[in-house]
Amino acid sequence: TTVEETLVLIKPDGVARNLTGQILARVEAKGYTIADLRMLEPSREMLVQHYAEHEGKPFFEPLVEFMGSGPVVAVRLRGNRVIEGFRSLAGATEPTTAAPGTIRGDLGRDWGESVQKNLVHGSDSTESATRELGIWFA
Ligand code: YYY
Ligand code: MG
Repeated sequence: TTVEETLVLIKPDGVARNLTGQILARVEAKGYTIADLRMLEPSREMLVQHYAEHEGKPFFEPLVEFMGSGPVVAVRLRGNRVIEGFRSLAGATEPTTAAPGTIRGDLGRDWGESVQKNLVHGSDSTESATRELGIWFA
């Protein structure tokens, strides 16, 4: 086994829609360990750091604004190959096309706007996980 840690965020839409429990239940059912958890309203500075790879893209500013629009739940999630595993549980970026059975596919809504309200974030590599956990669990 390869035990890893990843950063999971339940985004403001997930918290506002009272989906925190359902999302965490899926993660726990898979057997992953919630190693740490906090709810916070992230600062713009944190969000700019978190989404640094997307700086300059057209969706960057709206994304940062949305992510700062309400409370977010940040989770340090631990488990065997959890980085890839949580991405798989989350599903594709766009809720409209995310597969049934995934968090985004089952719970995501087509809001007729951008894809930013897709409920969750999950780190995409060991490097990202280390970097992002340092931002959210400093
Ligand atoms: O890793 P993941 O969240 O699935 O997607 P990314 O390509 O890293 O984009 C980060 C975040 O940005 C995505 O969850 C929604 C938002 N976004 C957007 O609003 N518009 C896009 N065209 C692409 C991504
Ligand atoms: Mg990403």
